[in-house]
Amino acid sequence: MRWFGGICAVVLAAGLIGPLAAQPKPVAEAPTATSHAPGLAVDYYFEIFNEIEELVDWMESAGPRAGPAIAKLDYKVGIGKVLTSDSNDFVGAHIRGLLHLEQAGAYAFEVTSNDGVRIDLGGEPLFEDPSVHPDTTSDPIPFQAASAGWYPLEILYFEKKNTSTLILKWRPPGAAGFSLVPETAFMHTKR
Ligand SMILES: [Ca+2]
Repeated sequence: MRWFGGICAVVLAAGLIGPLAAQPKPVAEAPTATSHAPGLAVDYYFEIFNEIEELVDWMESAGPRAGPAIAKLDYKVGIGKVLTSDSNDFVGAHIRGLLHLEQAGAYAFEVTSNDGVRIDLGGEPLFEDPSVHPDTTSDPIPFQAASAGWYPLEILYFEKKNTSTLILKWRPPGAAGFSLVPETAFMHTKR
């Protein structure tokens, strides 16, 4: 069984980093004005977190508090309210919605965070920087869109204390540089 377990681990590792990795997918039906609203939905959890996994564990038992929708991810607030919450510190956020990729091709993303963040796009892991840290900007994160469409976007984020930042930029296929992902690219299911 030891041998079998080892083989499984190798296959799993190859699947995460190699061509066997699952393909991120857009939703089958485009959002409409009756079913969806602009921006991203967010649920807040008010607790002290040091790691994204602590937020994940907390979410299993604690009730969420729905917050006002997030229009775009352009938060560099210093010592101020975290995202659309009413708190400066000790905030966890579960952010969900759809991200519109207008064309197939090679995108890249750039995330600036303070504190921890984990992002899934199209149902697959995109990026994480899961611990407490000062403002940190990621290296370019490649994302190959097999088709145009609205891709499920899920973000776990927390701010422990003092300053907070969460910024999402992209470089669409053919673009020269990174720019803020605009409000028009986000929708979420009405709640
Ligand atoms: Ca902080």
